[in-house]
Amino acid sequence: MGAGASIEEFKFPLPTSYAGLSTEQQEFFHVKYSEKIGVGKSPIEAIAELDAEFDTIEAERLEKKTEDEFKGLDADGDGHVTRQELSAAIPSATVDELEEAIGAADADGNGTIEIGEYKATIEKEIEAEEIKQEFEIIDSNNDGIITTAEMENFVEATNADVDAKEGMEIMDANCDGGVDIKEFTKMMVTKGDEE
Ligand SMILES: [Ca+2]
Ligand SMILES: [Ca+2]
Ligand SMILES: [Ca+2]
Repeated sequence: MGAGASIEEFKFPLPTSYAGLSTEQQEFFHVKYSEKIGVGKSPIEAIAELDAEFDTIEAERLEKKTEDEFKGLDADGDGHVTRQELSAAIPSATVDELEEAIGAADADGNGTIEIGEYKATIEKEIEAEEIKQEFEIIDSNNDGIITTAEMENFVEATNADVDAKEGMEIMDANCDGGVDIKEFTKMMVTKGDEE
């Protein structure tokens, strides 16, 4: 319990997003926080600065995790994940599933997955998961279609700075009056590219 004791000493309200950090990382933030307070920052300033630092650390943590996963897949360590290596890592996957997974990730078309392709795939998966979560929040009756009424409820509940009807018209590519996950994803990804 040695490490735990020092955390107690520097106890401050960690944002809930810190929960995924290791004990060492949490301790690092507690120490940083006490340093900031020590040089006269207010708790709010200290937390704001820590939040920005946390985003950087979180991004690095994800990158390291992704690199470790890639190394785990690339059994012979030559920098390319082949179908055989992927198959060994996921024995339950069928030949079709393996082909599909490689095909989806293999941006340069050389038949294997390289680290950049793997990272891009993971980023896409994370983005897709975030979009799906947002979709499910708006689709309040969970039937897989966002209606104008659901969109209006969402805009009202969140005070979002959008016109619900206008938003629906933009998203509803096939003009059937509802927005499915495909249309919603397309809108979110396009929006992201413009930023
Ligand atoms: Ca390999
Ligand atoms: Ca490739
Ligand atoms: Ca619905």
